[in-house]
Amino acid sequence: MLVVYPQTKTYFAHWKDLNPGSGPVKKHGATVMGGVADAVAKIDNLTAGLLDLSELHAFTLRVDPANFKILAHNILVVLAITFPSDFTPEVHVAMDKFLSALALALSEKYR
Ligand code: HNI
Repeated sequence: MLVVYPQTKTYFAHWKDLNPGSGPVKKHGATVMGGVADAVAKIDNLTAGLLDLSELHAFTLRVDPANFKILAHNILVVLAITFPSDFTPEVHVAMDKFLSALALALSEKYR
C-alpha cells in the first residue's frame, strides 16, 4: 500500500524507514493482519466487534476512511500473488466481501 498508494505514507511519517521490508513496515503489517484475523473471529457482528478500532482510527489517528478500501484492495492483490492456486474465483469474491464489510465496520465511528 505504501509503495503503490504513496499518499498513505503521510500517516506513518513518524517511522524511521518506510521502505518495503523495513522493521516498522513488517511489524505494523503483522499488527494490521492480526486485526484482520481478530475481525474474522467477530464476523457475526463486525460493527460492534470493531468499534474500539474504528474509534481509534477516526478520532486518534484521523485516518481518512477512503484508505480502508485502498488497503482492502492491496490485501487482495497480495493474497492473489502469494497464494495463486488457492485464490480461486470463489475465494476472491468471499475475501472481497469480507474486506468490504471490514472497511465499512472500521468507518462506523466516522458518522
Ligand atoms: Ni490501522 C494502528 C488495524 C487500516 C493507519 N491499525 C493500527 C492497529 C491496528 C490496526 C490493530 C494498532 C492499534 C493499537 O495500537 O491499539 N488498520 C487496522 C486494520 C485495518 C487498518 C484491521 C484495515 C484492514 N490503518 C489502516 C489504514 C491506515 C491505518 C488503511 C492508513 C492508511 N493504523 C494506522 C496508523 C496506526 C494504526 C497510522 C498507528 C501506527 C503506529 O504505530 O504509529
